[in-house]
Amino acid sequence: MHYDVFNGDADGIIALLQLRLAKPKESVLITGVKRDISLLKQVDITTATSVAVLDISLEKNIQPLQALLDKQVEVFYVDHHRTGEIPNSAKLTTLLNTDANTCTSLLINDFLQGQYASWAIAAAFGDNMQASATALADKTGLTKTEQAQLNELGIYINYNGYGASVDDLHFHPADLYQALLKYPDPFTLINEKGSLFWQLKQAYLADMAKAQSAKVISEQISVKAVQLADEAWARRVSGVFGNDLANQSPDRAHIVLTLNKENKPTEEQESPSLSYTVSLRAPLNNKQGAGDICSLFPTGGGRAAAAGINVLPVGRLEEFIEQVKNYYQG
Ligand SMILES: [Mn+2]
Repeated sequence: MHYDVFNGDADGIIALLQLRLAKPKESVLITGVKRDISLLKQVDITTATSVAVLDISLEKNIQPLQALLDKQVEVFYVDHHRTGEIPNSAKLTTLLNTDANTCTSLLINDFLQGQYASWAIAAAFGDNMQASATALADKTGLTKTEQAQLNELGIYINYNGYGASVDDLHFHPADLYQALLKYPDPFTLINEKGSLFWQLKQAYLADMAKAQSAKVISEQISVKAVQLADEAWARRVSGVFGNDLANQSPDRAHIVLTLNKENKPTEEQESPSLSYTVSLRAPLNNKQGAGDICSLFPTGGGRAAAAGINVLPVGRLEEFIEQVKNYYQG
């Protein structure tokens, strides 16, 4: 049995989309919310014969990867997050590149020699890689209007991946992937009245309108931190809202905080374990360090340009903001 394991954001969904449009294959789909990157362990090792893994850190999935390779399962691993040590195995084929200006869908686009470049461009926009997306779009001859449309599409699909659990999401990422598979050309989707594109757009605009009321926790030259309410809409919009802030002030790092629901104090018990979900964006003009800073805290990690911490104790927020400030003010 073949398994397709992919991150639930635009980059993960569209990486698989390109791959399966080019090389159709029956598969078991394993995905989740964007933050859920411990996905490889969900593969049933007793039935797996081959696995494609897209857009999740190899470092964070090394144990199940090693177990699959030990069982002689063929693994195709494509990603741009931290790799850690890469296992040496004849069963493992990799396309790994941690350059801050590439993403999994762009790696797949190269692999497929540009067969579904319009989709790859949407994914790159969705991962907030404006420069790379625009460069590829110019190369393929898309008009500025078409580029703006793919930018929107990427943002909306990316936005759908954010949430504490799949219950927060408008569409389960596996369902969204399957629906998008009917559109080899993303412009067919964009030009179709009432399509997923328009449904996601409407939902996105409603959530973003609410996010404008975010509480500013800290505002300095090198960093700005804002807190969103603890509601499903806020958990959905946190990442794309962070990208939006980054695009407005490209020299500054941005932190978006949401209070974790499960640790909310109750009337009987004032919880000592109150914590935040943290989304950190490096300054667009200095795309480095975010993953390293978040990795200093338990449950933190990510890429140089964009990273996060799943559980940051409220008492360590000041320390975290200091770390971010010190890193970027130099
Ligand atoms: Mn990605």
